[in-house]
Amino acid sequence: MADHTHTNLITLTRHVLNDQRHHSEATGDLTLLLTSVQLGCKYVASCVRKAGLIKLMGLAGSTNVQGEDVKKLDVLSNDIFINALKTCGKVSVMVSEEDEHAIIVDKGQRGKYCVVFDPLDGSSNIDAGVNIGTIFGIYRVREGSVGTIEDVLRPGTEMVAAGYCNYGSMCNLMLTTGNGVDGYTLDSSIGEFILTHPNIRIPARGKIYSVNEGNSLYWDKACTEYFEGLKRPANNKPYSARYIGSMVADVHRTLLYGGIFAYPADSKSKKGKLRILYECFPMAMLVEQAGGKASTGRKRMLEVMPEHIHDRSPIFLGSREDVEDLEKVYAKYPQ
Ligand code: P6P
Repeated sequence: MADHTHTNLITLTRHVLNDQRHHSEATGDLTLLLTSVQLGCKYVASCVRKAGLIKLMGLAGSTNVQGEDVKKLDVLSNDIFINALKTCGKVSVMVSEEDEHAIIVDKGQRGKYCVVFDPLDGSSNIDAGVNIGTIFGIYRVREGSVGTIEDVLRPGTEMVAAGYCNYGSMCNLMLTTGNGVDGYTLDSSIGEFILTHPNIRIPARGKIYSVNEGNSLYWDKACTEYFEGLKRPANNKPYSARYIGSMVADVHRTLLYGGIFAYPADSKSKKGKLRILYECFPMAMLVEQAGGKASTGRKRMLEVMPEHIHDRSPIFLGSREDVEDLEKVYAKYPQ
């Protein structure tokens, strides 16, 4: 039988619709919401490719040669996602890394979901052509709620979906709706995310650690002891170091190759740097759904309860055995 896979394309929409068939209560609302997320990612992907050519480089607030405040890619991306999510009629509350306050959608356009997102994570890397990404997490509005900030100040265990889009040599979108993780690659010639990495499973243990060692002066004893143990192990087989400085790229490699990614709290960043709602929770959900672990060092990342929408947390995520080793070291140093 000839292989017709190239004419039997499994798009993200088709795959999610197919998955929803296993849920009798599914209405297709999540599929429609994810269509808006895909639109945002496709638009950002196209802008990233030509950012250098159409003066989209740099960050918001800088000015061009004429002294004009030109809208930069991080602000442009935010506007695209907010408008796409607002108009799809499936969202009631949004939280963006770019907006100080939560966005409550107008009454006539509300739906049963809340979306927390970082539209362009790692945007300081744009000018160097280093990978950047979009990260998103989705809650269902609580029973009886009309959509308020309390609908997003909840543990990550209550997220119903999460994903990221990695704008790199390929444009990859990784997604979980609670039944494992699937990866898609953008075919820009037809404008579709095609299923290329079905049912991703992270290796139980890896050989790579990913952390900014420039902060090691500020690390606590547990963090120092753990990473020293990877660099000078008793078996004389040290881990490799890989750190891109763009969370989406570092987590993407960790998800596919295994190992551990970390942004610890330290004496300089007492609560860590990465944001709970739209960086830590979505990545933690994806890694757990792929068979890995995500921890603050002392507790399961997804069980953290955010108090404010931009709260930060330390995070260690990746291969289950690597994160378990990390937690054993932290257990030796009571808080
Ligand atoms: P540092 C990018 O600015 C970011 O928010 C994440 O994407 C990345 O993991 C982290 O910060 C890098 O921070 O302090 O190592 O440059």
